[in-house]
Amino acid sequence: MSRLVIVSNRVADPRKAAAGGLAVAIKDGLQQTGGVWFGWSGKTFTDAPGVASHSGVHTQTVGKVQLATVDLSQQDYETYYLGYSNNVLWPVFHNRLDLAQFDVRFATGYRRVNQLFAQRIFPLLKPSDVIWVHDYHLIPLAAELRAMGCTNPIGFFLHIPVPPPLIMAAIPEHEWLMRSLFAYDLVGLQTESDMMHLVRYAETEAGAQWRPDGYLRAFNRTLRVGAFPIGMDVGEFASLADAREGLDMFARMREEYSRRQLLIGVDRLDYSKGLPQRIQAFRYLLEHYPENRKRATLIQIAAPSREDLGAYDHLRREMDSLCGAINGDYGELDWMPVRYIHRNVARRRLPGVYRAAHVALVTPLRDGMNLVAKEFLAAQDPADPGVLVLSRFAGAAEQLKEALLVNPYDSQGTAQAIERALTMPLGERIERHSALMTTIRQYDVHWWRTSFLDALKQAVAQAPEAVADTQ
Ligand code: ADQ
Repeated sequence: MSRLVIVSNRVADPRKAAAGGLAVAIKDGLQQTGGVWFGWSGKTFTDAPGVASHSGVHTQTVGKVQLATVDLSQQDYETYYLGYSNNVLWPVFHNRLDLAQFDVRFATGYRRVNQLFAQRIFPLLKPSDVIWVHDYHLIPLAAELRAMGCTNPIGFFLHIPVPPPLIMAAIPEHEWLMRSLFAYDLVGLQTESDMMHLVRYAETEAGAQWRPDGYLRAFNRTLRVGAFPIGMDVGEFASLADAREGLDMFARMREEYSRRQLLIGVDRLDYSKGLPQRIQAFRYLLEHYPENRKRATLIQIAAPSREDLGAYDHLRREMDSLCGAINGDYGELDWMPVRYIHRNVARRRLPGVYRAAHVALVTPLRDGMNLVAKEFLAAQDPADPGVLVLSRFAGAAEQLKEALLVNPYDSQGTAQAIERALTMPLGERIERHSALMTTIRQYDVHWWRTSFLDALKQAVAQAPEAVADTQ
C-alpha cells in the first residue's frame, strides 16, 4: 500500500482530540498506511527578508505518522499567510472582492513559501508515495514539486468555495494560479456548483476542454476534477455526545434553559459566516413574532480567528454593537435574547450544547461546506430532534435538502424560517432529521477520504500522460 503524504498549511498533532473532523480523517488515513504530515509549525522568526527558505524541517514521530514542520519568517507570515492566503484568496473565493487587498509582495511571498514547502518535502518523498495537498494556501505546490522532477501522484482538495469565473479573474495572478492547478492529477472540490465554476473558468479563460467523464484538458495537461463533499465522523461525534462531559453539558444547558427555546450558532468569527445578518434576522423575529420574546434565546459562540487582520477586528466591533443593541432593546431582568460568547468552546462540550438546542442557525453568506451543520444533526436525539436552519450559500445545502434553507441576506425570510423551525411539529422534525442523518452517515468523512484517494489513483492510471506532460 502506498504511503500517504499530507501537506496542509498547519499540522495537527494526531494525539490531541480537539483537532476536529478534518484532523480525524487525515489521522485515520495516515495511520492506516503510515505517512507524513507536512506543514507550517505555527512559529515565526524575525530575520532578514527571504531567510525563511533556510528554515529546517522539525520532525516528530507519532505511531506510524511522521509530523514534519517548518517555521516561517515574519515576512513570510505577513505576505504568504496574512497577505495572499487570507487577504486575497479567502475574500475573493468567498465573493468578497471588496475586502481583497491585491499587493504584489503578497503574491511573491505566497510563491516563496510554496517553493520552500516543495524544497523541504521533496527530499522526504519515496517513489511510491501518494501526495495529498490541502487548501487555498498551497495551490501552486504541485507545480513547484513537478518543477523539481516529482512524478508522484498529487491530489489537491480545496476546502473553500470556487467563485464564479469573472470574480476569479479579478485576481491579478489568476492565470498563474489556474495553470498551477493543472500540475495536480486530481482537484477535489466541495460541491457540484464549485466544480461547474472551475470548469467554466477553465473553458473561458484557458480554452480548456471539458470531458463529461470528469477530465479537463488545458495547458497540455489532463486534470481530473470532482466534487467530494467533506463529511464528518458520525461515530466519533456520537461517542463524544455519550461521554460524561457531553452528557453533563447537555443536562446543564437543559436545566438552565428549561423555560426557554434555545437557538444555537457556532462559528469562527469570520465575515463569511453571516453573523451580523443572523443577529438582524433574530431581531426581526423578536420584532414581528413577539410571542418569542422572553422565550427564545440565541447562544452565539464565535471563536476568535485571524485576529491580526483588520476586517476581523471590524467584524468583532460590529458584533459587540449588534448584540449589545438587541439585548438593550429587548432584554428583560430575567431574560436576554442573545448570549454572545467570543471564545472557543472545547470540542468535547459541543455535542451537549448542540443537543440542548431546538434550532441551529447555520447561515453563512458563503461557505465551502460547513461542518457545524452536520455536527448539529449528529448530536440530536432522533426521538426529539432540533431543526437546522441552513443558508443556501453553504456547500452543505447541496446535500442537506431537508433542512430549512434560507437566504441569509433576507432577514425577513430568515426570521420566517426560524419561526417555522421553532414551531415545527414533532413528526416533521423526526422525518427531516432522519432523512438528513441518512445523508451524513452515507457521505461521512471516511467516504470522503477513500473516494478522493480512489479517484486520485484512478486519475493517474487513466491519464498517464498527465505526469509526463510536465517534465
Ligand atoms: P471552517 O471555516 O473553519 O472550515 P466549519 O466547517 O464550519 O468551518 O468548522 C470546522 C470545525 O470547527 C467544526 O468541526 C466546528 O465544530 C469547529 N468550530 C467552529 N466554530 C467553533 C467554535 N466557536 N468553537 C469550537 N469549535 C468550533 C473550512 C471551510 C468550511 C469547510 C471546512 C472543512 O471554510 O466550509 O466545511 O473547512 O472542509
